[in-house]
Amino acid sequence: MTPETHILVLYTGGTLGMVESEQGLVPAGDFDARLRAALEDLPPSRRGRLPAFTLREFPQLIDSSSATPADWQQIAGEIADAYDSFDGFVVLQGTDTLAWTASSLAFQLKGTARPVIVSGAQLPLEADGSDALANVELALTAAAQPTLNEVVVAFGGQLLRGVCTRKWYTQDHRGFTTPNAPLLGEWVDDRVVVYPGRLMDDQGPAFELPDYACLGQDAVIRLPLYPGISAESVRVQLLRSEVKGAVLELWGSGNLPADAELLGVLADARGEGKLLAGISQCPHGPVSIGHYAAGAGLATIGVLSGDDMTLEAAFTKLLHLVALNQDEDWQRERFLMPWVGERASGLL
Ligand code: ASN
Repeated sequence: MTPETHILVLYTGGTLGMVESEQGLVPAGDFDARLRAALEDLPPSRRGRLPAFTLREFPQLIDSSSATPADWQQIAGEIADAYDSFDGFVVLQGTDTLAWTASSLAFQLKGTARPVIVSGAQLPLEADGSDALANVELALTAAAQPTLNEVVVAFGGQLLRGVCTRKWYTQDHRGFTTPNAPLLGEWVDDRVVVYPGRLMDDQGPAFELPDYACLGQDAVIRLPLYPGISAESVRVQLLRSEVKGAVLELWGSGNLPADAELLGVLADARGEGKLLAGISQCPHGPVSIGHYAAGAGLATIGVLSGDDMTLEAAFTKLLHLVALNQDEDWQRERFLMPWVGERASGLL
């Protein structure tokens, strides 16, 4: 960090800025003043190590349970527009869909040469025992680290590769984990420690910012298997014309029930050019489609392996590829290519 380091903070809502109402916690504004007042409570030595920042509050503050791909696009667009004027970026949002935002930003801002740090909190800034101030301190400190050239989640004292994160706890202050990827850094003795060997190398050309709004709702859907699932229920969801892709949440190493009708529905979807990607319902480890006879049909009809990608990464990558509006071969090739560390295999 240099004395000139200047961070842009985008505040979009979420528990960290919420206040009590008669209906429960609701998003609240005036966050710049509230945050600067809270930062006064930090010991002067720690406050003095924080970079300068400008905070922009989104006009519509939301509980992140209402976030849509259009919101992810808006955040990426704001960062792209302000990219040359700041040294790093912090996105403050609710935790419920924070891993989805971080994953989407990783694809949209691929190739960023500046840190993009996503954070939030389990408790509001002004609540007793809140984690909000510590998370913001961590996020601001991380955003000023010039070696963190990627999208990172800063939460509960940990720096996590954004595209590998999942929300893991509803209340615990650790909040997030990366089931298949190591920590990028952590808060130790009042300082950020970054593990340089784990950071992304050059991610290639920067910033593909397609229009997610033009896709409409349900362009990509999730299809989790459950015991007794019927081909008909999959058909109803998958063969709708607005659906362009789906994440199949398979059993174990990439298996599905021995049901020819179910496989037939998936084959029909493939015949219509829909992108299908398979991931495991197990949080740890990759799928290896075709390892068991129970999953061999998936390979035959061209279901793409999501390896050990999280649901959030597989979903947001499919959505991103669909929005880029290229031909199917290109989309399939790009899905299988690691872009931003989303295929974490071998990193642990
Ligand atoms: N419902 C909140 C949100 O996602 C949860 C939180 O931020 N802890 O906005």
